[in-house]
Amino acid sequence: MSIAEIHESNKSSVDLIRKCLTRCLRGVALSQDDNLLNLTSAHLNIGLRGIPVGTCRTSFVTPGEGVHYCGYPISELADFLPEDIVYLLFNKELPSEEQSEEFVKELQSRGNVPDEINTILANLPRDGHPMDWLSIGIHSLGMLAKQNDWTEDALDLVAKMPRLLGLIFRYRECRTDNIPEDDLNLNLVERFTHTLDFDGVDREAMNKILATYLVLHMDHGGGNLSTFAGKAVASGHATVYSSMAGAMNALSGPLHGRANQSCFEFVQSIGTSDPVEVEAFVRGELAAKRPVFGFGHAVLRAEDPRATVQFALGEKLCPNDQYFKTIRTLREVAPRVLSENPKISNPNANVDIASGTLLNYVGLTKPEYYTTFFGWARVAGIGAQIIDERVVMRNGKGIPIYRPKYIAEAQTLRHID
Ligand code: NMX
Ligand code: MLT
Repeated sequence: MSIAEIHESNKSSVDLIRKCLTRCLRGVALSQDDNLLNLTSAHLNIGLRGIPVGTCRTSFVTPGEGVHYCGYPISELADFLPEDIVYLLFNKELPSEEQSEEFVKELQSRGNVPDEINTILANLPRDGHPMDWLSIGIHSLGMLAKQNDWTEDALDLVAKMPRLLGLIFRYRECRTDNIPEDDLNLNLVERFTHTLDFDGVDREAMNKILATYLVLHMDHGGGNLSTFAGKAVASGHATVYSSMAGAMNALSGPLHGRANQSCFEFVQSIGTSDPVEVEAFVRGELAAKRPVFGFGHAVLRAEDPRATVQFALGEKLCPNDQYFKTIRTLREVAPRVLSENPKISNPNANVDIASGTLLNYVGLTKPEYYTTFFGWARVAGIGAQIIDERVVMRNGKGIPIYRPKYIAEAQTLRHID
């Protein structure tokens, strides 16, 4: 079944869900009798597309305006301190100034990464993908530092991520001499760039781009693959760390988080910002049946506001950067070309179009690391959603172990003679 046919078969359910969402946004709760889905066999084997399976307290995604965190459109949150947005996702309210300062301190107090991590990272294969390092790093932190409490572990992990990620860069790149001690007086982003300690970069610009990147990527509803996978693992009462390592494995796939690596490699390979040449390149990719990276989305039907925010940042920071000029042209050209194919539900730019260009500009030049920043950010949203599903929902009882139904295919009953 094609994606267009799936959307067609989902239409009545989509309308039902949209009506419920509109009511929820007005503060009207769902009732037990709300009909959400007219289920037919057309809904089988479609990756659960559009099938409602639960509720999400941290964020929702609308086709026109993209992700909202606890009701706030993402475009209104982009300039906040990442710690404030972690606070929002965990507490469902933005912090006051005082609460913000306290929360920054709380995360600093939870940030210590045990020394044993260094030995583990020192022995990983250097050519392994950074996402595999991240997953192993998180799993290892769990073995060394878990408290076996959903909230404590989720907050601890948020606090330990900058140092863990900084160390992953240092060990994987064999830059192991003179690694600075973690400075727990700094904020989350500063602790990462302090551990990284790159020469010849504008640290302030790097911190700003990373802070915005983190805020934009922290959460994206309940059903994106890594969040869903993390919550599924947690539903069997694996620890937050094991669940998050599972989520990172899901994020590492090229159709999900790792698309941001492919997207910047794609932009680099274009090699021009001339509209005629860029159009020819895009048409060539489509003719070769390759994706035009940075465009399209499963849910959005307009340009992703996370892309809009990053384009605006790029116009201020690096309007004449060669890759920025390429993506500026792509943003003009690609939607027009992609619109020629009616199968493509959303020809507009997605979150990945600009992030690599900005990271590269501030000195984070290796695309293979880009998905680790996505993972770093998502630890907040996934952690908050795990807590909600484990200890808040169903009046604190939590959601039972995930167990969807599969129907037998090509298996007639038979017996050993
Ligand atoms: N380039 C080429 N083909 C595309 C594109 C694109 N940018 N977007 C959609 N299509 C194709 C898609 O592969 C599918 O083909 P088929 O029927 O042969 O399987 C058809 O158009 C319909 O797909 P949609 O329903 O529009 O999108 P779907 O939900 O299946 O996929 C993406 C969403 C994001 C996987 C898809 O748009 C894509 O592959 N984009 C390019 C890669 C990319 O930028 N990935 C980053 C995603 C980041 N994000 O999700 O925010
Ligand atoms: C995400 O941010 O997780 C991506 O946009 C993918 C999705 O929402 O399915």
